[in-house]
Amino acid sequence: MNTQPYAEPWRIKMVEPLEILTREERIEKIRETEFNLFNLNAEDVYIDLLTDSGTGAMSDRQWSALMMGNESYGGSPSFRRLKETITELLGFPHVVPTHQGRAAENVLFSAMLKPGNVVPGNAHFDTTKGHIEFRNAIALDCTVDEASDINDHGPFKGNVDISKLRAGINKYGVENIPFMVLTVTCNSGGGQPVSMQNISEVAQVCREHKIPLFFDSARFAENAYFIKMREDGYQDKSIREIVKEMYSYADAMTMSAKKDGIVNMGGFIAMHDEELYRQCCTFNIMFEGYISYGGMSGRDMEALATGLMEGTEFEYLQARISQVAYLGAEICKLGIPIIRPTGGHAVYVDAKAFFPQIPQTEYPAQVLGVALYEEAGVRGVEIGTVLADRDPVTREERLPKMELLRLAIPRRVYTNNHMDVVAWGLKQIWEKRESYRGLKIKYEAPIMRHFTATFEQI
Ligand code: P71
Repeated sequence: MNTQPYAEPWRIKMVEPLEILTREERIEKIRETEFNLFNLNAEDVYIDLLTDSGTGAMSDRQWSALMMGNESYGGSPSFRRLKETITELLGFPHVVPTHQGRAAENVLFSAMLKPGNVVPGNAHFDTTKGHIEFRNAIALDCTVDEASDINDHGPFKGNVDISKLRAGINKYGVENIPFMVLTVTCNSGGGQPVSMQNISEVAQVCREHKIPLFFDSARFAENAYFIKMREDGYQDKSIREIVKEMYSYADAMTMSAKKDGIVNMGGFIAMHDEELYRQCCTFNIMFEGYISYGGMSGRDMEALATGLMEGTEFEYLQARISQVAYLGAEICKLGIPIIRPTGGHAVYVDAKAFFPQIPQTEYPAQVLGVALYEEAGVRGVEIGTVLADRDPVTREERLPKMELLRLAIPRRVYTNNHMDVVAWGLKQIWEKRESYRGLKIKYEAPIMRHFTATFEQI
């Protein structure tokens, strides 16, 4: 009973003051945006859990690294330092820098995807799916069924169901499958990890059929942390050893560096194959910038090289993922249903169970997001029917199995006191949950509608 309490392995050197509006002011602000959470002015948000992407706090070492940025158009040593870091951590000899993750997808898919192709994966993230469907190809979800079972509390709910993968390959034919994308951790499924065992089985199937295996790597270090904590045989391995082993199974990767790279902007593609590298360079020059910066400035690449090393330290990951677990536990104590176990970067509240009176076609998770902003100034994001969008062929709304409000926690930004406010806000709504009604869409864009959709209350 005499163990030392846990505290973060850092202290705060600079603070950013926050303004707190009144409940009445917030009710007015969210009506002005027509219930679109993305369009709120950020100053009007107290605790911003819209995304953990690009919202982290850089360290003193990263800020110092910025000063070392070399802004030369060609041959910047900042690019070489980034490339060497990526090669050392992940084992790929070729690196194509891009301005963020979806840009990496755009470049890589431009080189690899044709209309009619099929890309198997574990709940592809929405930009990935968007880039696949935009090219008239199909994103085939092969995630394990447990992923969408809110009552399943398994350790690796990001895993691929190998029989679904094999069935998909048989159905569509290897010749139509130019690659497979494995997302680590699986964001759309609740920030849930993929086990090393599953990674190796997926790689085995891909090798059998000569299908290249790509990792969507936004939260690869968080995935490695879960492998260390939950998978037999990995307890004594370092995060970097686990990362190396994970990537020994991959042919290429895309990375949104705004997550586990702990930078505000950046991304890259990395690969083994030189021919693929050459093809990507062509598209990179067209879409992103020259092959030694691709939309990042020299200083961005310096900060990213440092951030990748910090992001793969055990102590950092422990602080980060423990905070997500803390928020999850506080919400659970209130009896509010969430996806369990909590994932690496976010808590996902089950809005279907929260508001059983609101049908999915009236966007219960969006209703919950609006309510949490009104009650506590906390901004989350809908991961439900609005995000699921319409079927590209039939134009019917796709009703996903789960209707979630995601509360994504920026890295090294908020304290657990902030997390208490988030839980308190949810409690206020929970206590009057029968009084809420649905929303209907007023405006939606033809693709990726969730960013710009506006709503009316029913
Ligand atoms: C997240 C994001 C960023 C985002 C995207 C859409 C709406 C709101 C916020 C981005 C990812 C991701 C994975 C697994 C690729 C991207 C695209 N996630 N793969 O979760 O999670 O990266 O944003 O740098 O272009 O909030 P990008």
